[in-house]
Amino acid sequence: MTAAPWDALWLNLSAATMAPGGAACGLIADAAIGIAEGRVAYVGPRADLPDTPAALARDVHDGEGGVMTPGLIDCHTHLVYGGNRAREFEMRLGGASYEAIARAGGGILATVRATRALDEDALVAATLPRLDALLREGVTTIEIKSGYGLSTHAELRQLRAARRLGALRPVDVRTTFLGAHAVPPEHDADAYVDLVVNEMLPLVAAERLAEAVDAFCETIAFTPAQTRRVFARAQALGLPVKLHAEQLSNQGGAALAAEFSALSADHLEWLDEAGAAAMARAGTVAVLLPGAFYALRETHTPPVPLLRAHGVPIALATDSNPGSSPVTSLLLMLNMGCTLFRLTPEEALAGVTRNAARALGLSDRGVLRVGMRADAVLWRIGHPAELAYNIGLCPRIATVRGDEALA
Ligand code: DI6
Ligand code: FE
Repeated sequence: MTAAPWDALWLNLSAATMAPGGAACGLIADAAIGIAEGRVAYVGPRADLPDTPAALARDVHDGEGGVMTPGLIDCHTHLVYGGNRAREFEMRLGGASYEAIARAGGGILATVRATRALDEDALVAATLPRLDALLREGVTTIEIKSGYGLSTHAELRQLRAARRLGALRPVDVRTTFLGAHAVPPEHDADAYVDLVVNEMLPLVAAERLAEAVDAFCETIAFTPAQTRRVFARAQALGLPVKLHAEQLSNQGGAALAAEFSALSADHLEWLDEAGAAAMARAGTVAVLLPGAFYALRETHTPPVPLLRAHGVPIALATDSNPGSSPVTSLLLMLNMGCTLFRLTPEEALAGVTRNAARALGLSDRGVLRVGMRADAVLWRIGHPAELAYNIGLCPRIATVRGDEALA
């Protein structure tokens, strides 16, 4: 008897492949999904399988009548940090604004103090509960930014802690260097950008500690001119860029990001039409962060109709951070993306699969298709829209990961 060609075969389920262009959510009823060497080897109707299950696969799994989606991708987080900002939450409830707290030395700088106080082991330990919460909801790829160190040593330590998380848990961690997140107290803004550009970025590139470079372009952070310097150096070092743009005001950040062919521009509450058109031309993904919008009690929504009209791909992420978005539920972001930003459930799900992969520059995941990484989640639901509809329910049955076999 010859060995079965596939490692695993899933039956008795529907597949929400998220492949664009066909049925909504790429849905295949009564599907079969075959996996070999960490890749999808078959996805299609069970009736079209070329042989009997036993002849095709070593292990045959029962999908319990559920729905299988691609593994979820959280494409924008600040997961690694020390401390928390519950006190600022109370202050904001009492009427203080996020900007006023930041200008008074709280905000991001409060978390910088708490993060600098932790060594790498302590940073990893502080982050694991947050990571585990995301994994329980089917996250298989996560982006993690630095930006709470703001010194060469502390920024690199944050990135190393993020890398270690990927070795400790079954998740692919993609790191982003966000040295230009805030101006630390020991420098003025231009001198700090000098440090980011001349010292931090070359080290991050040399030690391969990040897959991308981000910045915060805002009145309380960095100007477009300063952001441009960071981007120019990142590009010269071969690192793709992304940007916190148009979160609290319109700085023209999205157009600047597009000029550098950014992978994504994120937040975008104050995005205008010129910015949306520039993003469309550059293929820059719009990453919307409803957790930050909600937690800051913003009222100016990102212009979703404009993004649709220009054909800008939309992703959704937690923005998990201790200040503006203390969120560790990507499923909740699906609901908020629909309820607060008027996305459809299908758009929301594409935002944490296909388009989130694109926001990270990853073409090997985010869709269940032959040849893609076999990162998938089986859910106890009847239709994919239930993932966005439910609030606080986690119907995950199982997470399947290609990584073990790929490693
Ligand atoms: N925008 C955000 O929402 C986070 N960073 C950023 O540039 C907030 C970070 C924080 O408040 O700690
Ligand atoms: Fe952020």
